[in-house]
Amino acid sequence: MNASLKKYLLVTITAGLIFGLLFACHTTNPNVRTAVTSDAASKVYIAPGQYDEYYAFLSGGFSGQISVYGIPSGRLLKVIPVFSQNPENAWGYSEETKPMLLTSHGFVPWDDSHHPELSQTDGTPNGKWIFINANNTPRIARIELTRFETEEIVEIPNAAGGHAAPFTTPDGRFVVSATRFSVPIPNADVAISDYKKSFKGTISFVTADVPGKMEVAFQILMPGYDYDLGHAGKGPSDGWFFFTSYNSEQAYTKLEANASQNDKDYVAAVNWRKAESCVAAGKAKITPTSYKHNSIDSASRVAKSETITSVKVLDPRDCDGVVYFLPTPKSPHGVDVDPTGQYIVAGGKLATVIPVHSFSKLEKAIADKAFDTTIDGIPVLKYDAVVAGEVKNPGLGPLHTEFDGKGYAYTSMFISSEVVKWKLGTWEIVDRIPTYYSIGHLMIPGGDTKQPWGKYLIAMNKITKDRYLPTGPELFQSAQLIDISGDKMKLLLDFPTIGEPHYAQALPASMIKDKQVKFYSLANNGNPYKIMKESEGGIARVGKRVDVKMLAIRSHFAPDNIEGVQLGDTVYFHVTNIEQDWDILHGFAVLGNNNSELIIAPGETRSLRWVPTRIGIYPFYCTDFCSALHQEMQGYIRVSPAGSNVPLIAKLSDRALTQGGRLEQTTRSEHATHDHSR
Ligand code: RUQ
Ligand code: CUA
Repeated sequence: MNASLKKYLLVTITAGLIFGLLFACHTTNPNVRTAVTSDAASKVYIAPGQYDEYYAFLSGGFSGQISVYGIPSGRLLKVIPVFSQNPENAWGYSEETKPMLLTSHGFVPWDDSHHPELSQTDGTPNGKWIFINANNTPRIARIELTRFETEEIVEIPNAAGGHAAPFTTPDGRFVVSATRFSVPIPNADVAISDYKKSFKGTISFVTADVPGKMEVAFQILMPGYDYDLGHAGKGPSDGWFFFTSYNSEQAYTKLEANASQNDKDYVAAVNWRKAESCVAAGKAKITPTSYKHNSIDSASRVAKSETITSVKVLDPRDCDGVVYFLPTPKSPHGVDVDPTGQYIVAGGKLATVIPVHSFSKLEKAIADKAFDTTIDGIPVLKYDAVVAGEVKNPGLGPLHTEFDGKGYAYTSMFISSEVVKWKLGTWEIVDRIPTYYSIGHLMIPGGDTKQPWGKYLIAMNKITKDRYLPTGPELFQSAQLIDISGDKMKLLLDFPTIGEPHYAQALPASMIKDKQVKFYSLANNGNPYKIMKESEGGIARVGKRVDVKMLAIRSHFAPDNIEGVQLGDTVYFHVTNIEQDWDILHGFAVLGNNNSELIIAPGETRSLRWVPTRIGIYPFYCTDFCSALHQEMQGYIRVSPAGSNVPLIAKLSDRALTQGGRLEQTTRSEHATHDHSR
């Protein structure tokens, strides 16, 4: 630890202790420096009925989802299910959404989501979509921002750990995914000790600008390192992509020591326009593989899953100048490009400086052939030939950097638990602020784009100890809102997050607020089991499969009395919410259903699979308090022994009939073969 850092830590700790002693009688933790200015409350207070200025999208980490917060209030607005089943709205449980979670490994009900990325046009967010990666079973999801719903998920083949994803090119044509873990490509049964010989990395470019058509356009084969994060160039560096890697030692055991040997690892600079032209010139190998592409059809709102069976793989040896390595100290994690596109900032977890590479120097070094060596066809540039400068004594454990668009950069320091503000070009530190505690990512709305909205910064911290009332061994992770509008950073607010947030992105609410879908048009609902009126409801049997078509409207289901189901049957309830009104949901659950409830948006049809295990009478009911008579919104289904002669009927109960319903007994058999179960 250097002297000034020691001094800084000492001052911080002493200040904290003094403050703590002064306020030791408070119920808040006495050792924590509150450090908020007196006007902080008014800066984050959004009066009831008022709206927040920004929508922030925080990754859920091991929750697999995205959570949406209003900024500056820190109010949770919504959780968008992405890679994990979500019983709250039947994501991954309803028949219509189950195909979204199919992978080449089968149905995967969970993942670890790290990096939300807003879609861009010309290097700035366009408010259409947000992408996020699955870290464990590599995938990229596209979430539609007119209804905050995951609409498309594509798997990444020839990869294991999709961490460096899904960062976008400024034109929005591609999002990328680089593999965290190198593995044999194609994967194969080899000895782990064959690492150096057999293990490879890949960087995938995924087409991102055509809804419903995401696929891996091409992959670049890379040496067997761990690829960690990435960001696209912009402005002068548009056409390039930068990825950090660690483990250039190619260790395969005890990486904490064995992958921390080398003084420098590499940032890979990828000329993706060149890669595209090499691929177009037929220089990539078309290799067989198998990966899933899942999407929700906008007309039927039913997900479908397809298998893609080949991928183009480009070896840098076959495409001169497509990748260069920039030596970078030491086990770098984040890599971030400033708004001008000139500077490439790497966060070396174990480095004592924050190294900044220069794009113009990179171009010159390539022209001058200032190479140290070549690895697998990839020239390694000389550090001194590419480095623009180093931020000295930044603190400990630099991870990620965002920009305010006013010439400053903000770097998160995991070990010394702080945000450090420094000036681009002079590399001098101008301010620092402690975080509580162990900050990982940080985010400024638009902070990785050409035009940041440099007003707020959100710190996302890994450890929350003593910030909130204790709740057992596990606490919420904590985000902190920091005002960066002035010279000095000011802490405004703590707010808890869901799962472990890694990266986040945000945009002004005005960009998407007025585009929100309020309900689905019943007329356009293309679900094959849709019904529009009570008389279209009914029941049908084919073998041991029974389909019930049902509608939901305040405050009844039609039909609500069902008989003739037998033990051994599998029943599908297809419920259409025929309301055409904003925010009027109905739910559906039946005794013993071993998946989740359905939540059905207005105009939508959702289907629940149910396999009764014993004879008897089973109630079903609406799970969403939809009206004064919500509690009356219920019905019964009768289950008889196998082979019984109880006729198959579905009707409205007498009570409902006296209230004006008029569903006749129906025993239909059409629509009984469309099976979208797995
Ligand atoms: S990571 S805390 Cu998954 Cu982006 Cu750096
Ligand atoms: Cu419908 Cu409660």
